Amino acid sequence: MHFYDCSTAPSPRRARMFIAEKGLDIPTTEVSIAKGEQMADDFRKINPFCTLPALVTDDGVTLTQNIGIATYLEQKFPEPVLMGRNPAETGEIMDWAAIAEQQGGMATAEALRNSNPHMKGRALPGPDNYEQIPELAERGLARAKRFQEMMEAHMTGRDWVVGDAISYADITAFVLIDFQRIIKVKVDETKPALNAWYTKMKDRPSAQL
Ligand SMILES: N[C@@H](CCC(=O)N[C@@H](CS)C(=O)NCC(=O)O)C(=O)O
Repeated sequence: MHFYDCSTAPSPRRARMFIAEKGLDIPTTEVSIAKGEQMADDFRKINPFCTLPALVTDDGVTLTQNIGIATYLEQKFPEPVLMGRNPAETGEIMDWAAIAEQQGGMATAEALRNSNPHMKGRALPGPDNYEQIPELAERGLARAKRFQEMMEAHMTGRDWVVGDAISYADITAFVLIDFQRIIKVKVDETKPALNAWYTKMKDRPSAQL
């Protein structure tokens, strides 16, 4: 296996945290998005979508989505379980990971990519260039704040996003919420349940990588 990472971006951080929570040590290459290395011919040959993360499996297949990478690793290395111990738990974990991506991750991406001058003409990741739409930045910021309120309601009375142990849903929600710092939407004491879970996640060794 070979893992392609970018230490500054949230999507590869999700995969990196998942790999660490599994206790795996996978040979890794750093690809700098800041330097535009994801667009270079060498990397396009590995991932034509020009995005990070990417995992080349032992069978020579390149996986380019967190869901694909996590599902592959969960089946290949079942312990510790991160994607559910029964159908209901797995379903709920996938549900919450999707909610965090759509309501949290996409909101941040909309806010950041449609306002940052360095992302002019790069409003979406991938091989094609798209212009910024300023209204989307405004909407994204509102949605990002709303997502943290939603998570505060969900985390009230819970230790983990789903069930009684850390899962793919916690990793996804944590990384995407932590990245909201970039648009100045921070977790604080005004959301005590979210803050307690966020602090616990932030202290894990897998979050330091
Ligand atoms: N759907 C992908 C998201 C991959 C993605 O969008 N990665 C971003 C970094 S967070 C990227 O590669 N951006 C490259 C660019 O901005 O050109 C996943 O599940 O991991």
